[in-house]
Amino acid sequence: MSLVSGPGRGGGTEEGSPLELCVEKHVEYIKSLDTRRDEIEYWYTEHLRLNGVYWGLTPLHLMNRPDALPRDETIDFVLACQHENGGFGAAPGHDAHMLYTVSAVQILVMLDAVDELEKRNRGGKERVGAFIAALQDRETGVFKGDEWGETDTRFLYGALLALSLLGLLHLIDLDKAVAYVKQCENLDGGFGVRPGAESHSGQVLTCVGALAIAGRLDLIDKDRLGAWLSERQRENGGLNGRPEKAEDVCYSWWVAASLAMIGRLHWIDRAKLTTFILRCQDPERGGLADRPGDMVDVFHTHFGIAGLSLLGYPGLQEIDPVYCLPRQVTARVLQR
Ligand code: 3PZ
Ligand code: ZN
Repeated sequence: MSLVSGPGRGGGTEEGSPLELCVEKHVEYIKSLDTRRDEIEYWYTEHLRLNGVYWGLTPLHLMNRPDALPRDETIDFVLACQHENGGFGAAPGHDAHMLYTVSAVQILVMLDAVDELEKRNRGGKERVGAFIAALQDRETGVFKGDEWGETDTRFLYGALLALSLLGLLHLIDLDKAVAYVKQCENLDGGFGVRPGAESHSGQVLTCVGALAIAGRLDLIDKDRLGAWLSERQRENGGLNGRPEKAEDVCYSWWVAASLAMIGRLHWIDRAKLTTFILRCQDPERGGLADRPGDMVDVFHTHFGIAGLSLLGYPGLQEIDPVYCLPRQVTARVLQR
C-alpha cells in the first residue's frame, strides 16, 4: 500500500474561479495513489509509506469518506510493518522508527483497530509502548527517533501523542519531558528544535502539542506566543514557518493548530487563510500543493484539508488540533 506518489501535475486555480473544496476530486486523488505501483515514484517513496497511509486516510475521514480505502487491507499493511521490538517501520522489513510508530498508532486508532495488535501480532499495545518508552533519555527527558538517532522535540511530541492514545503515558517520565520542552522556549515566545535553537512553527506545534497532552499549557505565555504565531500570516493569507520565509500550506497547520491549542485562532484572518488553502487545490486532478500552482502531494493534501477543518470549513469533520485526528476519534479514545 502506498499513498505517497511522485509528482502529480501542477494545476492551480484560475483567478476568479469559484473557491470551493473539490471533495470528490480529492477522494479520487487519494484513492489513485494506492493503485500506481507500476510507476517508478512508488519505489522512490517506499521510505514514506506508513506515513503516507496516515496522510491519505485522515483527509478521507475528515471528508466523511472513511471507507474510500479498504479497512482490512490497511490494517493488514500496518501490522505487517511492526517489528519484534514493538516499533513500526515505513514498510514491511524496514527498521522501526518513532515517526512510523506514531503514524501506525494514529491509523489504528482512527480505524478503531488497536485491539488487532494483540489479536494478530501478540504483545499488544504494551509492546508498542515499551518501544517508545525505551527511546526516552531519562537524564534530559527528550526522545530519540530510534536507538541510534538524534534527539528532537518532534520525537518527544510523537511519543506523548502515541502513548496518550494508547493510555500508556505512565511508562515515561512526563515531568522531565515537560521540563525539556520548557527549555526549548525562546524570548520571542516561540520554540526551537532544542534549547537555544531559533523558533520555527513546526517546532512550536510539537512543543505546544506536547504540553497540551501533558496538561501543562499553563506554562506558556499565550499572548507572547500568539503574537509570534499571528505574525506568520502573509499578505496572500498563507502562513510561513519563520520570519521572511515563503508561505506553505503545511505551515497553515503548524501555526493554526498551535493557535487553536492556546485559544488564539481568532488572531489570524481565518477567511484569508481559507481562501489561500482553497487556491492550493488542483481542481482538475485533485489534491493540494504547498502553494497555488505547484504540484500536489498527499502530505499537503492532508495538512490543507486539516487546516480547513480547523477553520470550520462547512461539511468537514472537526479536527483535534493536538492529535491531528478527527475530534470524534480522539473523543472516543480519550473520553474527553
Ligand atoms: C514533504 N517530509 O522529509 S520528507 C514530505 N516534506 O519525508 C512529504 N513542505 O520531496 C511529501 N517541503 C512532500 N508526499 C513533502 C515529508 C518532510 C516534509 C517537504 C516539504 C514540505 C515543504 C520542502 C519533513 C512530518 C514528517 C516529515 C516532514 C515534516 C513533517 C520530499 C521532500 C521531503 C520529504 C518527502 C518528500 C519533495 C509528500
Ligand atoms: Zn509544505
